[in-house]
Amino acid sequence: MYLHPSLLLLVPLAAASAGTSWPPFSSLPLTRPGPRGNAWGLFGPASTDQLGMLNLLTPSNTVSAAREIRSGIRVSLDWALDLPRQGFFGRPPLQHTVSPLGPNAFADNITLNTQSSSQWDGFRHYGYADAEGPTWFGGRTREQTLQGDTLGINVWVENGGIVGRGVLLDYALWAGKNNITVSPFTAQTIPASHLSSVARDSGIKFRPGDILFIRSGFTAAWNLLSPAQETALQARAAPEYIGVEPSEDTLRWLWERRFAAVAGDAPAFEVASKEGAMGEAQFSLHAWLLAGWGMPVGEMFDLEGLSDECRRNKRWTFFVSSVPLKIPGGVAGPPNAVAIF
Ligand code: UVW
Repeated sequence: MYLHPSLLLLVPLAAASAGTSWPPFSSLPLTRPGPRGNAWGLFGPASTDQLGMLNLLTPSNTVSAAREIRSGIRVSLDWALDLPRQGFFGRPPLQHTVSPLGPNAFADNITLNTQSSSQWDGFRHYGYADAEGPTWFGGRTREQTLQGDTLGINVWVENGGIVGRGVLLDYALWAGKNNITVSPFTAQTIPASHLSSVARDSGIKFRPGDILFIRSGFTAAWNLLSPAQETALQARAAPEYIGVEPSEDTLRWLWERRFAAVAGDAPAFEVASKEGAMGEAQFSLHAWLLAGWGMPVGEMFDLEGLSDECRRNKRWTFFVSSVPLKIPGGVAGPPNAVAIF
């Protein structure tokens, strides 16, 4: 495994690959000059690495994650592909027709905006928006990013998908127990201090390479709306939705826990506020995680069944398998995710 020179100064190679050490948050950005917070070059030459934090999903990580499988209960983590009825942020919903194929068979036709329902945002989705020009993961320009299938979601699938140990932080459940009102259709932020408290109160000990899920209760609340209520919420001039706080504290918290990927049930993972759908520019989680660290960001996952199963088992860890559509050069895609207990 290649290690960024900053890591070699800090730890022996074997220790770093086993996850016992990690460059401190204060050492970011790793590539200088380069945009704030980047970790380019951490897992290999920045010009060739297309996996970012997914490099943490090693074969031994898979073996140890498989030990989470005890009862064999499986839970889907995808919202139906035709939900929400209208995509957030003006995205068109799924179009699906069924064509006859002769007298005794049918075929599907779909037109899908890959970010209209549950989705992983891939590394093509988002670059740093800097004055010198946008840069994507590894320092790629717009033109380099669009060359062939560079940074496409197919690359994740070709490398085995997003498979490892999942951890659920059930923020909605914790907030209820702590008299914190959750308002999913407002710009309510979930700060890192609360994430720590949820983890502590659930007895969760994170491991490098964990796949983090945060349940705010968004999809559960959305599922209760009438079509007219949905339309009214989406028609707001700057739709606001709950999400993780885009801040230095949050970024430090995520970095220090070395997640392979993070996902939530809210439309933007991070808070969608009037100031912009993706938070404060300096600490935009989309920019830091996708363009800076190569960390997949999941949105609108359906975590309701997962929450039920975790509660039943009093266990917040599980095996997770997510293999998105193998779209060459794909920007994003439905997770096709299942948790196994
Ligand atoms: C937003 O954050 C606006 O959503 P997405 O990541 O799907 O673009």
